[in-house]
Amino acid sequence: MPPLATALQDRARALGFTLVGLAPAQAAPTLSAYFDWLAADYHGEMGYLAREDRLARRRDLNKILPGVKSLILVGLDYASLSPPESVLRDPLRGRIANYAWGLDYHAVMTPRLQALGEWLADQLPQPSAHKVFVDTGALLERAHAQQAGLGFIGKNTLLIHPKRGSYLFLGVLLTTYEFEAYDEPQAATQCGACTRCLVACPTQAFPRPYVLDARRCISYLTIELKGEIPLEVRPMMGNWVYGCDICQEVCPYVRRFTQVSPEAAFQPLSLDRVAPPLHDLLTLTPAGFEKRFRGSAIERIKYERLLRNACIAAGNAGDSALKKPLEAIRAQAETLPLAAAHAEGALERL
Ligand code: B12
Ligand code: SF4
Ligand code: SF4
Repeated sequence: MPPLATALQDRARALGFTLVGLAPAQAAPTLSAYFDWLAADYHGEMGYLAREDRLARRRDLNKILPGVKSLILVGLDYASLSPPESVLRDPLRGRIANYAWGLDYHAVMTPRLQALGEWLADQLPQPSAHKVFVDTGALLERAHAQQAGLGFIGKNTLLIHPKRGSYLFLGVLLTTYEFEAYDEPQAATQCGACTRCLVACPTQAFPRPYVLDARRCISYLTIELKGEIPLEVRPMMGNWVYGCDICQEVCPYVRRFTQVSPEAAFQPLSLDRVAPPLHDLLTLTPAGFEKRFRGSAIERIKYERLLRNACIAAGNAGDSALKKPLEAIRAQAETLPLAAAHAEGALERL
């Protein structure tokens, strides 16, 4: 690697990123798979993924940053020390996906990526332009990360580092600077004959390997879907109230190689950020929600959607101790119509 690329990688590590790689700014090689995915409607209500202006950006990265020559992909581990299985599997607790146990990763990573971009611009003899995205760009982050050598794409569609697993966030820095050399892409996939994630998914969200029907994914249902969660999937959602980790938990690369993130911001403040008692969630007030989840990704789904999710988990718990708080939510049909409808569904199941 030429000295600037090496210095950039050192700088990225100094900023706390665990992985960094360089790729030429070309459209993702799996772009046609993305269009097939949209054509099958697998994106559900995430209409922004199919917007024409966004598709144009995925086809031609110059539409995001005119004159773009390089992509710098970064990864940051987020796995935290996990509480005992008995706690996670307790049906009277709601489960939160590991990525949301600490502070919101967008807020943690974006300023650092911006700092990396500014550092790079300062090193260059010519003026350059750059843009940074963490999650929010019209880019196939995983495909570009694979091109930049950060990992391979698993059958669960996640970007997996062969020696770290997949509990890592991705970010991308686009720059008009052209490097003399780029990282080698990883092999497209290294799953071999394994199918553990496909089999373990409780909602059967994978119509085939490497393809996720988001409409069935618990992560989509609990986080992205704004309205009612279809009745038929509710019993399959177990006690997940925000996101889902099952197709990662079962992955041999995750089981063998996951390391606890050195990032203090991603460690949970308390057990309540990992697996809060359902009773607590069902009796939360809007002010209590703000207080408990301020600064976390969970804040983004707002109070009523978390209540909705907790009602489903309560219906699945099958414990009459949750009847009273569910009845109280059902009684608020005027102010919390979505949550009240899900409380009704849960009470019918109880
Ligand atoms: C929309 C979205 C979702 C949707 C849809 C997920 C999906 N699989 O598409 C929902 C809400 C369900 C979701 C869930 C999660 N998400 Co999300 N999500 C995104 C987002 C914004 C866009 C992803 C996208 O474009 N999907 C469309 C599909 C078609 O594209 P793709 O994922 O790149 O899939 C490619 C492969 O399937 C490949 N392919 C197709 N056929 C074949 C065949 C072979 C042989 C091969 C090798 C490849 C291949 O081509 C596709 C196109 O590139 C990205 C951020 C971003 N801008 O990229 C984060 C992102 C993917 N999410 C992330 C995370 C952490 C999650 C969750 C783990 C959160 C959780 N715990 O609940 C789950 C994981 C669920 C899962 N199994 O994917 C991380 C993933 C990090 C990683 N290590 O991969 C990202 C990158 C955000 C970030 N910046 O860190 N997410
Ligand atoms: S995150 Fe959960 S529901 Fe979504 S595909 Fe993975 S196992 Fe299935
Ligand atoms: S569980 Fe197996 S098939 Fe699924 S992503 Fe991991 S290695 Fe690949």
